[in-house]
Amino acid sequence: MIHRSLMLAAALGLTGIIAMAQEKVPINQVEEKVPPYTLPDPLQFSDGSSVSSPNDWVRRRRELLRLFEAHVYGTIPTGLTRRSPSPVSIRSDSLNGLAIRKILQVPLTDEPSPVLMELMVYLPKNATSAVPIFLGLNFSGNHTVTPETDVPLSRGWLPKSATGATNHIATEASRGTDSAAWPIEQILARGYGFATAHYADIEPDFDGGWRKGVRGRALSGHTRSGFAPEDWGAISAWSWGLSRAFDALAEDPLIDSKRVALLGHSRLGKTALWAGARDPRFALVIVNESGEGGAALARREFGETILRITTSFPHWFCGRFKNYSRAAETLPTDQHELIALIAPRPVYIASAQEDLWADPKGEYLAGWHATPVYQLLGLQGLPSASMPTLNSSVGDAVGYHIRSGKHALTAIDWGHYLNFADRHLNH
Ligand code: GTR
Repeated sequence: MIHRSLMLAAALGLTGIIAMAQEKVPINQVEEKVPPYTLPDPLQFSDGSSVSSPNDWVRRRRELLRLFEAHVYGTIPTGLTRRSPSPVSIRSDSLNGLAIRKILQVPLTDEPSPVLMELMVYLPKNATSAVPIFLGLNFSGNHTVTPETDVPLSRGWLPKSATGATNHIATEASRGTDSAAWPIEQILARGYGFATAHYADIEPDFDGGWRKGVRGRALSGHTRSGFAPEDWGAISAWSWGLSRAFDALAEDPLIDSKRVALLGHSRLGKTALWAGARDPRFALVIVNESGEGGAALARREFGETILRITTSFPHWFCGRFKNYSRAAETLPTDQHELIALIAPRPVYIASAQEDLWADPKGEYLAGWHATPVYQLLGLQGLPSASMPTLNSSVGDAVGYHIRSGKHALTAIDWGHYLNFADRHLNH
């Protein structure tokens, strides 16, 4: 038996084995087949007592944060470095004179050659006071986000599937390939700055990538051989990097650090949500099609599941999260409580109609079930338990839309985000 499985393993190789394991993970995409489920109540302490005042919420918030650390994303070590960024380049005539563009290096570890995150910042040139800013991690490098050809190619690891990548390294052919997702000129024209960094600068996105990223190297002089069940996963590492990006932005007098809006798409939407939950300095959080482990309810069996996500991406979460692969109902949290951790700050959740994998209804319902927490704090969240019509934006401190089309971050989504930010950042 052992012999046979060894032979099979040799024949399939690692990728084959993962693909086989994934095939066995059942996925439901039929609404009528969603089994009933019961969500934990964000307004009830673990001991069963109720959360009935804004003061109670402060304590409950701490309790929930701790539960998300211990069971889902892992605990970020304390005492990590916070070194100041150094400028790589500053241009005051960027985008045909529309913008000031700064590229900064942010050291993430305390070593002679530290892990470096390259932060690219665009600021509207005509601003007369400190500007609010959108911050979002990108998937394939800063040079893929901008049309400008003098931005250095990212040195970060890239997945094989990335446009213009050879051996996981960016090439000239990848310049501007992701610019449709980041309408920088439109953002600047509305009076906002825009800042971005390549997520793989913080940690390359594969199982074992931690060795080259902050999780492996942050604790200087310490050689990591593995992780305890509560240790931080990659999503925690990326979210910690977002907080370091915030530190860097806060040092710039041209930026209003009280109005930093955090935005993320897909796995980086999961990351933005966790970063926004942990770090209250982010004034507003936007999650675009973040799905399982992001805005979508884990207990709702539709689209990607805990079993599937921890099989495909074992490095994203803390080790303990796998224990819930076949027992989501025993998880002490669910994702509506992660959204509630943003309160009273505004949060916007978005889905796409064809993105069934991310469970649009589960994303909407998470916002709806976070609404009682906003109400306790005197705010309005989403207006009803039913999803809105396509392409219309609803809600107040919790905003939502479902766009027609596929899984992507588009100019239509940005239109809603800019309006939401205008409303809530008094811009
Ligand atoms: C998928 C994954 C999703 C989502 C997406 C992405 O493969 O199953 O959870 O995060 O990747 O980040 O593009």
